Amino acid sequence: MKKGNNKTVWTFLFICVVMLAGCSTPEKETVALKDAYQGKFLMGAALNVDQIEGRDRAGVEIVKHHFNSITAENCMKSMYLQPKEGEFFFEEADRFVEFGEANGMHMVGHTLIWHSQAPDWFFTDEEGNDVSRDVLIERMRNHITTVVGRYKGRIHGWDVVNEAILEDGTYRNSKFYSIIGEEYIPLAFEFAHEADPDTELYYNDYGMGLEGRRNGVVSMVKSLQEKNIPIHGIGMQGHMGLGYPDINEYEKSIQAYSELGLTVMITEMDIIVLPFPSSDVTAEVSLSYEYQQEMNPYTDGLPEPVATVWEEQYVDFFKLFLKHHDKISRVTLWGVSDATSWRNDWPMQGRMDYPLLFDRDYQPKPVVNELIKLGKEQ
Ligand code: 9MR
Repeated sequence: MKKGNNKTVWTFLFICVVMLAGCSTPEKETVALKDAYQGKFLMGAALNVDQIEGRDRAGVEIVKHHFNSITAENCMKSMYLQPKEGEFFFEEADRFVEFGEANGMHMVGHTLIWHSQAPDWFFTDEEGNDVSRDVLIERMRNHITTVVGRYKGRIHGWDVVNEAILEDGTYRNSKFYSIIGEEYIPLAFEFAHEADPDTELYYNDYGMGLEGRRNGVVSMVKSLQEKNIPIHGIGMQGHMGLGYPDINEYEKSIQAYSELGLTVMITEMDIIVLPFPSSDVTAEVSLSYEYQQEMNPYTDGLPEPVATVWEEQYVDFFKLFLKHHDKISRVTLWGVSDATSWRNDWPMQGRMDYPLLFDRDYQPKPVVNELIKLGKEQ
């Protein structure tokens, strides 16, 4: 064969290889989620301690590339920050804030007053009896003042009170409620405002699309507003499963919370594919069921039809968020990769679920490109 022909053959082969490579590799996302939603809302992720400490390098890279807001998944909860009265542990929380600052991110402190993951000492005296109302108020004041004060001017918003209203709209009978009464909520907001008058203050809860809880939250917020207590936003946790929550009810809640004059945030989004072990679908963290093999059906991967339904639900909810982007300031995913999602262990330990946008190998699922396209189109 002549030299010239050789060159033509090689060029032809090269073009074929390039074309084949183009066909066989799935389209890889080039744009970041945060850029696709620029001007609409912030894109957030909850960071676990391995990410905060830099051990989960793949997770950290995803966060830096795709997200512009971060929430501390666990390290700012009272049992970690103040395990013993007066003994504060700020190491991980400090790293979280340093990470956010180093990467120019919006930061959310989660959470100041929550019945769960609060240390026992908070509510009891030396004999183990409930403390008085005054003592508990003082402990709340001290905790909030110390924590919010430490990060004054650095944390953009705090989940001040978490999960205080039940599905029927009544107050959860937590220790805060039983010892102090409803007033613990306005007090918490006041203490936080005093400690950092410029930070935003949020109420955050799950099942926020349910009518009863919606009405309860609306009337609780109105009572704060009537007393001129500062509150800036409502966090609608987005712990979802296939087919729930009802998207129309969820939309009604976005509208109702926004009508209070507050910003709405989707704060803890993930969509599970695994069956819920009881008909009572909730996000109550104290729930725990014994492991059953039949409740863990996707250990060899997610069947295509299930993945498709799952993806459609993410897309549908993001369409809803875009429709209401004038009301929504942030959408936060509750984690980065399926490998480390809390959903693998709740409400049943040791299962394999698929709730997040990045798979167990930290690769973007096809939905990431779908969401990027959607954000860019609008
Ligand atoms: O994701 C968190 C998980 O790692 C913890 O074990 C769990 C303990 O209560 O809390 C999870 O986060 C919760 C969040 O702080 C508040 N809303 C419900 C979330 C899921 O339980």
